[in-house]
Amino acid sequence: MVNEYFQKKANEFKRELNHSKVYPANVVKIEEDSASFQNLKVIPVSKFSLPFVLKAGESIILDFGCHNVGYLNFSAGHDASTKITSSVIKLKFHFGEFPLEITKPASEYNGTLGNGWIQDDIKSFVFTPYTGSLERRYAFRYVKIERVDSGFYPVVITDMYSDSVSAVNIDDCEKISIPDEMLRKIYDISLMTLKECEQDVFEDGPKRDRRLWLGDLRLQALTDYVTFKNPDLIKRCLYLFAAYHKKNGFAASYLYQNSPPYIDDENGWHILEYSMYYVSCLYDYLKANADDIAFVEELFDFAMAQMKGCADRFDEESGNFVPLAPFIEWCPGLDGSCALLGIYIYTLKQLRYICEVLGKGTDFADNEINRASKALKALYSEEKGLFVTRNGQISMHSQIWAVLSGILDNETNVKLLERIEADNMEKTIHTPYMKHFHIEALYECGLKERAMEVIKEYWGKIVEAGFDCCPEVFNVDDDFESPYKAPEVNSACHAWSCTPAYWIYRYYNEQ
Ligand code: RAM
Repeated sequence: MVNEYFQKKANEFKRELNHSKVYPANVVKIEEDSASFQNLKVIPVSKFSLPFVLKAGESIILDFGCHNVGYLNFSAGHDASTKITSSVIKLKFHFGEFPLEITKPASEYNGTLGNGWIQDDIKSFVFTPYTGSLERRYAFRYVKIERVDSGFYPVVITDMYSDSVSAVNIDDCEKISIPDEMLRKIYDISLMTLKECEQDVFEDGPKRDRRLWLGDLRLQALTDYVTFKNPDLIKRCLYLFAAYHKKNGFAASYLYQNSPPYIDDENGWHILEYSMYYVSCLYDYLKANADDIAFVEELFDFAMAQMKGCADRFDEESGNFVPLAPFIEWCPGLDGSCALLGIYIYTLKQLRYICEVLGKGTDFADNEINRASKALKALYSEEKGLFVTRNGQISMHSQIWAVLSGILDNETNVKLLERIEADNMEKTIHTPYMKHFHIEALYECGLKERAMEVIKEYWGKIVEAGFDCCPEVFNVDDDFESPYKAPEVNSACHAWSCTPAYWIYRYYNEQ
């Protein structure tokens, strides 16, 4: 379904991207090393310099020094006067955000996502000198270049750089003082992550899926309000979701900004809580831009439709939203029913706030808060002192979202948060995305110091693993964890993992 008014508004907020020319920093080699992340270590061989020569069969690995989202440009010539490259030159490029992407041959990929996500490319040219670029935009720090033709004479690469793009500049972000060294590093990689994902829309990951996902957008926007302050992009994205929604009135969970009809209405994966998060997006916008009520008013009906759609499907008896199942996060075998109830109440309370500010009635929100609170309370086991799903599962997710629903007193909340750290729960957190909600729960209960410690314990390990952005999934006990059964296709720069910048900002600015 297309709403032309919102489509037009979304286009009004489209902006040109910033471009910067980034040259490789070093020539490197990658070696096995059991002490390194994924058992791979990057070793500098020499400083990068131009020109460099590639003979048939030769290859080189370049390290750009930090993560880039951009288009590779290069120029090539032939060697000296006589050795004109007499047959077609073919260069194969293999881009990687992290070393495993470079070392794992594309032919061995066996993941659950299409192999087109593997970042390889080939360029052939007939005559030299040649100047050109690769059409596809890549997300990378490393690139391996192999000369795959069998021509007799060397080819000389005379120029090579990335035309890197983003909607924002790191330097435009307000500098904040972060005395703790590890928090400083975590803040920097979080900021870098957000920068790389701010493109024509907020992408979930510039390598993959390169899509606007509602759940990711919510966390990106939250972080953007205290860092880059790019409300135009947030508005563009919120208009886009209202412009291209599902026939049943729900916001799509993701959209493709350049592929009409923009959403997969029939076959697309609908994550119910992502529709609820549309309300969170408006709520956060209002909190950050109290003087722009008009924008929130414009999108209020669409936000309301999300919650009404949920209410229609909410069965008080079973506590489920028939027939929709939640996502919650990438945790195998997770029963997300309890967490989803928590999210429903959390977003209903945000809706209630918006209604109050806009002078709208709160009956709908109040009524639903009551219904959902009853259903959630029914999952609390007095005997265990924990939330247990109907199928008997105890997860960190259920406890965290029960805390965030705000239906309990602070003392019980604190106990639940202590238990998730003390007990060995059946289901634990697998992504920085879910970690965000753990931190939020700690923060809400006044446990700010513990929140910072958790950030250091988790994202600190990400820093130590050598990431220069925050990855989509990170399991401190398993370097090879992948929701797609192929760690090389994991995204190493993923928007939903960037929220430490938000928490660290708050920590140092709200004392
Ligand atoms: C993955 C992506 C995306 C996320 C969805 C649910 O495909 O990581 O960011 O929102 O899952």
